[in-house]
Amino acid sequence: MTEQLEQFRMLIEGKAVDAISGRTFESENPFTGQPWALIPDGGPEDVDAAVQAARGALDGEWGTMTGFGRARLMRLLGDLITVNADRLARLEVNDSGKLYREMIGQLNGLGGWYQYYAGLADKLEGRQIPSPNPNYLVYTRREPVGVVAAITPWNSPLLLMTWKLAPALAAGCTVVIKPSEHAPASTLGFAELIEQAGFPPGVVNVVTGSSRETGAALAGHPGVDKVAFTGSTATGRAVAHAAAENLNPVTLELGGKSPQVVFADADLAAAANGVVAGVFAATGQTCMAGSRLVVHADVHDELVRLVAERASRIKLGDPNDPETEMGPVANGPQYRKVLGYLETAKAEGATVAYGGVADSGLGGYFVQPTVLTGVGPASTVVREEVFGPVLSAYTFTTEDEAVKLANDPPYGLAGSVWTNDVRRAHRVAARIKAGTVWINAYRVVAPSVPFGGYKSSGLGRENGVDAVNAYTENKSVWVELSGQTRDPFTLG
Ligand code: TXE
Repeated sequence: MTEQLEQFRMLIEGKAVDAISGRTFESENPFTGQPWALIPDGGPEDVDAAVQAARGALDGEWGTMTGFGRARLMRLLGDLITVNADRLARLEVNDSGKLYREMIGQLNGLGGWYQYYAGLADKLEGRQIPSPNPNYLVYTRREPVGVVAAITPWNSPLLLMTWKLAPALAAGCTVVIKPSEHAPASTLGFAELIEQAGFPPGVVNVVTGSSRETGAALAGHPGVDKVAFTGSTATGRAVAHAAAENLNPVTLELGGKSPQVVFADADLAAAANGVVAGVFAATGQTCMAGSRLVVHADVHDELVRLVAERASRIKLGDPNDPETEMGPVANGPQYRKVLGYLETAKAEGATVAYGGVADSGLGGYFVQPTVLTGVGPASTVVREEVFGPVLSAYTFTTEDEAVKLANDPPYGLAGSVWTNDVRRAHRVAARIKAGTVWINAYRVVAPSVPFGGYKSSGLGRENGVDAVNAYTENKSVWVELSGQTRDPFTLG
């Protein structure tokens, strides 16, 4: 069996390497339920080697390269991603069961992130600051924070990695990436492009491992200067604790329970489409999934009918088939978790408007797109992130109540407002406690637009101009201009 599996290697100091232990683990294709790839099973010793390589690269050619030089390499990398989009998309489909038609779109756009941040790499300007003492010239320098640990989850591994890697490279940092044990192959495939683009050895390193200890070893490594993480809120907390031991800054992009707030005056057909896109696209496995439908009581029945009707027509199947609209859940543990939430919802009195069960006829880890009603703010399925194709619908009658319900769970990653009243749209968008609010739209992201969470959904923002600053230190330089000796016992 092992001979038939596609074999991958890690990237450490510019070399394709096996784990120091020689161990490997298998990655499973969630559509076939069969192992398809053999992945190096790296551990803390491999993390050590990668962090050392990243430190060495900072002290070498990369450390003295200008932003113009970094931008040139990043543009090459962006172009290489586009040329290799098909292969990378297939690796993601095999590993996570995501639709080829979604992943090829994502991969075709991914180079855009490197182009965008390449455009910032040569514009990291400091400031000249007026000093109260005329004897001093003061200026600031934006310097790379150093070695960055980038820890990523199994849904959209390359996109979420890129949200860290592109600004980190623009800032002049070096990076050690640790992809999820559930979907490691695409990141290892991507690593092959790093060398082709011509990055000096050690600037980008990738370590894989089957154990969560590998990520933990990286998050808490004393040789790391910053940790960027996307994943669950519980693991995000552990990562923040580990980083705090080293007094390292963190960027955390965590879970969500995002509301789609639909007013009675909304275009219901458009809202239904947005709700379907928000929670059933990517089988609901996105941090920004619009998993709560908070809908005005007057249009609840009609909107639920429209969404359930569309859900009933969603074509489940082979993620490689261009006709397929929803693939399997990405891995066994997640499949069991989603089914567990469905059981809990039913036990707590939810009504199933559509779906509510596994779709075992297809093999693999399929769950039917599910619309639940009869739930409320206290329901488990309303408060906790399911990370699957499960929508929970419940009602409001006033704008204040809509806002209160929207903001009730501990998360605050994203949300939407559906209304044709322009004043209400902006009023409610301002009151939703979330890092992103879409008005009459859902699930749109871009390199130039900040993304991140309020409350338990995270810390800091990815994407946008400011994200690059999160990978820099801001240094102040004072230059004495008079040449005179000052009184050593006064300040300034
Ligand atoms: O995620 P984790 P898992 C949710 C989803 C899912 C649950 C668990 O509900 O059921 O999280 O999935 C690495 N220190 N989301 O276990 O634990 C791990 O190896 C440092 C939502 O896959 O968050 C992987 O590379 N790293 C989420 C990464 O952290 C550690 C997306 C993410 O793993 C670590 C994915 C540790 N102590 C899952 N332990 C979203 N909202 O975007 C593990 N890791």
